[in-house]
This record gives sequence, structure tokens and C-alpha cells, in this order.
Amino acid sequence: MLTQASKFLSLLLRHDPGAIGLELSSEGWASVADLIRLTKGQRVAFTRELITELVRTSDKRRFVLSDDGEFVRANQGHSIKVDLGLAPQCPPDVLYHGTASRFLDSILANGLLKQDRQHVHLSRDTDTALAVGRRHGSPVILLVDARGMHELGLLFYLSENGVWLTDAVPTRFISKV
Ligand code: HQG
Repeated sequence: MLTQASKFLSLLLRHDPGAIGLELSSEGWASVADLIRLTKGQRVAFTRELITELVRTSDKRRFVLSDDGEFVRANQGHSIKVDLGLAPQCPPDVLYHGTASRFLDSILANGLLKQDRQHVHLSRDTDTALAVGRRHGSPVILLVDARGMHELGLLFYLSENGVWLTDAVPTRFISKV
């Protein structure tokens, strides 16, 4: 039940608020009152308690409530354009990207592209990268020379929930683990 509600909240806050006629601010915030009103009687009907529970229990801290508790947004993973207000950060020397083996040829030819999302997502550790890769199939971990990219002036952002984000990773900064 919580998983279904969490997936629905992800869909609304990251990809398709219009599915229920929800409007997000330019920074990606949805009003909790709107979410409750617009999902009344639906398969997942949000309440203040349910939203608080989803924010609290999300294993990856996918969501965050505003200080006054009136607004909620996703910390990362958007396909719709939102300005999360993240300042560029100096990344660790090395970051990892988990993907599926069937994407490897294309990635090694074209680099890592953000596809449907707003950023390429990179992990600090190989365990997380492995879990991300598994979502797509037989997992492969790629090592990203973040330091090299940073030295070239390419920008990195760190989401509130610890995911490293960048626009694209050119092939010369990628190697197989
Ligand atoms: C692949 C989850 C072919 C890329 C996770 C990935 C993450 C290419 C897929 C977050 C490519 C996109 C994001 C290229 C990239 N050719 N394939 N040139 N460049 N790809 O789901 O990074 O659970 O949009 O390797 O924890 O897998 O939703 O990105 O396999 O943080 O909260 O294209 O989603 O978080 O897939 O995952 P995705 P991702 P949540």
C-alpha cells in the first residue's frame, strides 16, 4: 500500500502532475492541500498523515516537506523541468553509475545521457550503483572520472538525498569497473 502510494507520488511530483490536474511551483513543490483535494476518492487518496509517512519512510528519501509542512516535492529524478535550486558542488574524485549490460555499447559510444530525466544520476558507492542498475536488467557498474570532468568545468549537483547529478558524461570519463 505504501509502495503503491509512493510510486503514485513519484509519478505526480516527478513526471506527470497533470494526471490529476495538480500544479507544481517552478521549484517543483506541490501543495499538500491540493494533493489531498485532487485525490479524494481515488485509488490512492492522500491524507496529511499518508504524505508525512511517505516522506518519513522513503528508503531513498525521495520526497521532502517544506518547513511549514504545507508543500512537498521530490528531491531528484524529475523528467519535467523544475529548478531544484541546487548550487554546483565539487564532486568526489570518482562516482559510479549503475546500468544494464544491454545499454553498455551505446553508453560507451555516446556517453551517459540523461534520457527522459533532467540529469544523469551518479552514485557515491558501488552498492547503490548496483541497485540502480538492477532496476533495468543485468547490472553493470561504470566508473566516472568526476574529478576530470570537474577540472574541465563540467558541473555537478548533489541532491538533498545524496544523489550526484550532472548534465552528461562524455565517453572519455567512463570506464568499466
Ligand atoms: C541509460 C532511481 C543507452 C542509463 C535511481 C539508465 C536513480 C543510456 C537509463 C534514479 C545512455 C535511464 C535514476 C546511452 C544513459 N545509451 N542507455 N547513451 N545513457 N543510459 O531510470 O540512472 O528509485 O532514467 O544508464 O535510484 O537508472 O526512482 O536513470 O540505465 O537515482 O527514486 O538510460 O532513479 O531512483 O534510466 O535512475 P533512468 P537511472 P528512484
